[in-house]
Amino acid sequence: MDFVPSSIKAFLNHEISLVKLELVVIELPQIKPFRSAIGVRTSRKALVIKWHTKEGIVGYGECSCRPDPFYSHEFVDGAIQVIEKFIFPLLKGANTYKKVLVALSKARGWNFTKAAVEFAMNDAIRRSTGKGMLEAWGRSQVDKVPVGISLGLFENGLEMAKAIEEAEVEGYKRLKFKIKPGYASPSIFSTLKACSHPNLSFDANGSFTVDDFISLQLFASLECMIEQPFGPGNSYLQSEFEEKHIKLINCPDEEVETLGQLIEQTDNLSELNIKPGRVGGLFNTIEMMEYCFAHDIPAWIGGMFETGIGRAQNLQIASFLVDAKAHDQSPSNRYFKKDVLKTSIEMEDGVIDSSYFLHPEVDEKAFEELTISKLTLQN
Ligand code: OSB
Ligand code: MG
Repeated sequence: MDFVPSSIKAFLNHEISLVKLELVVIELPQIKPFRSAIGVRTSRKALVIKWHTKEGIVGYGECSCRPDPFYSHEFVDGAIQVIEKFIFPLLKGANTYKKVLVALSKARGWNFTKAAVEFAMNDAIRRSTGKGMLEAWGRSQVDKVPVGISLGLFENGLEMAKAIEEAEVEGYKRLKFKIKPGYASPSIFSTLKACSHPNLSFDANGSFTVDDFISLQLFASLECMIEQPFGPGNSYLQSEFEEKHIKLINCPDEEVETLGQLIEQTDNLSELNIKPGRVGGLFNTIEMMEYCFAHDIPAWIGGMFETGIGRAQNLQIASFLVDAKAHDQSPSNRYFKKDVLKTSIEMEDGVIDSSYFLHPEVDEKAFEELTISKLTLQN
């Protein structure tokens, strides 16, 4: 089996140089807290990798894992250690795109971390030649990317109804509600039932167990897609649930980190959330998208509350999923008081125009102001 198109294989021979890597941690305060089954979030701590070439070009890549190991095993301080101790030494002498991927593959797991390094390298190539891996791919694209909103847990149905109204006014193409066991109080459940948005969905972040089938059954009865109902590795519970209750419209998130896992999950899923960080970078993302095209799996690009740097890269990838109804790529002002791009990413009528993401420029002054730590790696 090989899902890598020849255009991408050819691009792997692209030359690259590396004189230093900068690992910069920035922290963006959020406009308001966000609650999910994972926890409460009030700011976004992001690791941004700056890849410096010998020609003086700088490419940016965002590591979008959380600061704690509560979404995946990766966390920001761990990512920094893995790059400093293991990845940076492996990059020595890796002078083509492919050699960098081979070096990265030596470290097992750490997908968000490796993805950030690859994105930074690809961005450096793109900034110096105008053509990165996505430009080389040769598939068709849309120039307006449809966007959905990920909505946290609410205290009650009234609060939730207010958020639904706001999101509908803003034009979001999908409303995705975080859920967890026991969350469907009568007021929450009746608000969800009354929601008339044509594209309603849920995200459990793996919080349902074998003891929570009755609670899950309530959400499943609304016949909406449910993202990651069971914990990663526990998807065997799906057939047990479906035997006892009803079919799940399942969309894996945390569960699928590799193409192999996707292949194993193909019969269980109705659609797929692809997070380029979670699957280990741009090359793996393209391979996974090719698999989805070949198997008619509806796929869309998920988010990790990225800053404008990660969002722009994700939106460009999303533009190749021409049939997707919505991607979790809300504009900067959905979360942050201040972002790091010169032109903040904005949404109009539920879509983001390619002018916002094709040539993002980092606002170095804002970037510096939001910086909380920096490590430079140089041979
Ligand atoms: O499960 O999709 C998720 C953010 C952090 C960790 C996990 C998830 C999310 C989101 C973010 O839902 C959506 C967004 O970035 O807009
Ligand atoms: Mg999710």
